Amino acid sequence: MSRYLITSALPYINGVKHLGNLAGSMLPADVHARFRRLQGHEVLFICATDEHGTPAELAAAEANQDVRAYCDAQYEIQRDACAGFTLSFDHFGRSSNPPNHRLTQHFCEALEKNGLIEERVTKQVYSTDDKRFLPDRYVEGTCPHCAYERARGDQCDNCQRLLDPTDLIKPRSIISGSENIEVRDTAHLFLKQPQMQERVRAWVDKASEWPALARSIAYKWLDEGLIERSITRDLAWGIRVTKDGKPRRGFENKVFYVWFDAPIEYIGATVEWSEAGGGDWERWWRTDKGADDVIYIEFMGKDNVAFHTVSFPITIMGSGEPWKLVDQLKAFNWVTWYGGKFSTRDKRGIFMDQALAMLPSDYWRWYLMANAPESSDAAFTLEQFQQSVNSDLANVFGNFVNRITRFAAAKFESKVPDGGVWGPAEEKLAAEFFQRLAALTQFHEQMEFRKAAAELRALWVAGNEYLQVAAPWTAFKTDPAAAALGVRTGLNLVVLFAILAQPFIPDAAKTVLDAMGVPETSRMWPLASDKALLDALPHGFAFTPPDVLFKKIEDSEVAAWAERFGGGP
Ligand code: B3M
Ligand code: ZN
Repeated sequence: MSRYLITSALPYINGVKHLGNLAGSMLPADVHARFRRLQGHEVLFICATDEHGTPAELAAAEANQDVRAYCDAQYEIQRDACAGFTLSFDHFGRSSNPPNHRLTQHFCEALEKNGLIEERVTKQVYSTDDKRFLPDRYVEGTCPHCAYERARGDQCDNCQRLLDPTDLIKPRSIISGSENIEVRDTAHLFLKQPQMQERVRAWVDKASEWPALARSIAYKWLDEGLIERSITRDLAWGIRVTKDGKPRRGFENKVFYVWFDAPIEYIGATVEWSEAGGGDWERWWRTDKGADDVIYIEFMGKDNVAFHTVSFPITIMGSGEPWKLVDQLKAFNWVTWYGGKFSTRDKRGIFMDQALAMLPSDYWRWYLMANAPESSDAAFTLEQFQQSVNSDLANVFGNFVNRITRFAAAKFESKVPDGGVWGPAEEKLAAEFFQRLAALTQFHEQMEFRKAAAELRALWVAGNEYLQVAAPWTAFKTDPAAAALGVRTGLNLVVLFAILAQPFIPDAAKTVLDAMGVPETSRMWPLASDKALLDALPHGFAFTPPDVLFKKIEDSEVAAWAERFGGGP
């Protein structure tokens, strides 16, 4: 038994996430959390909405709402969409909640005591027409690196380089469009990251369990050299800047930068969980309070890696306090919509709430994980989605379950039949089953989601092949004992397949296990590799055949969705 702390990157509050966002952090984190729970480990799975920064303010302005009211409403919408996808968070918090305010202010003060914070007068972009500073995304202009004309103040969407608003050529305000922009002096706090450079590098060097993508991104940042980073912004919405627990003078109109406070919300959300009666949060986060033996895994898209491997660890290490650092990190490439970008504005792609209105969440979960963007970007296409659902779920898994349970219901009074002796067909099945089970377990442990899904599918296929050979439907007349053995083995496979499918398709798995009368306590990940596993159901045990598990997706549906969501290349 180990203890796993699992966090998913926090979705921005500005609107429901699309399927690509889901597939790049929250969904795989959920699959892994479920897998580790099934193995009997103690798991704490934490997520939250990321509510600060310019994305929240801008989206609220667009919706004509006060930021807090906007965030309150969007939080509920996102929480419900996550519940619809059966994301099994132990807590889904909010970065705007009080624990994150306290912790963020605390970290900054601790960093300052350790000489890692410097207050400095800086030049910021100011709009004379809007009468305010324009941090980050409040300003757009031409990228100084690639000449892209719609680069945002914090980053260029074309060349991906991080920018400072003052870098932009021909800047203009996002609020008014005004180009009457000047550069004014204003004080900000800077985190002296270069002082931590060697400590972070030494820590990354030791992080042998990180996958290649995460390591290479961390080294890229370290090799380029860390810079002193401003961690405050001229904004109204966010976490106030303090000194010695009191409002910091000269910072009355400023808040912390969203990327400073957002990762701290992993801890904040755990405190929220604790305050809601969840348990002792320090056991998960303080190495002086037992978190030493926690295995901490973070899930995120590749654009978030630098913040998790360099910036957040600097906050944590720089505090000089015994906080838990990440142990393993799983980063994803992008899911694209037919090779392009998901976009609400251009009606391209499917968003979480829309998906749930179309089909049960398992359909999406399966496709997104079987095609997880692990080694490269992965295109979502409606045609492949249809193909994967119809073939893997409806034909290979669904038909297997329905066929054998119906036959057993009709011919063996809905009971697990007794009789028959194992022959070559069962031996062959067992050999393949245990080899694939070991591989499946290993892929889950290594967080190789595509490979795990392929292995699970291969197990289902092996079950179908076995039934093909055992053919209890023909044996029934000539050799009832052989038919009984085939049916019994088939029913045991139904249960095992459902148990092993739980991380990916929890609802369908539950339908099967409930119908088969498998108690909750018998739904754990199988450890044993002895043949008794394939004959575990008590002989004579009564069950109910489950209803059809998956309905096939029709061509006409694909055509209608393509029309609605913009299919095709
Ligand atoms: N909200 C960015 C994103 O959703 C950001 C992640 C924060 S994780 C602490 O891509
Ligand atoms: Zn650029």
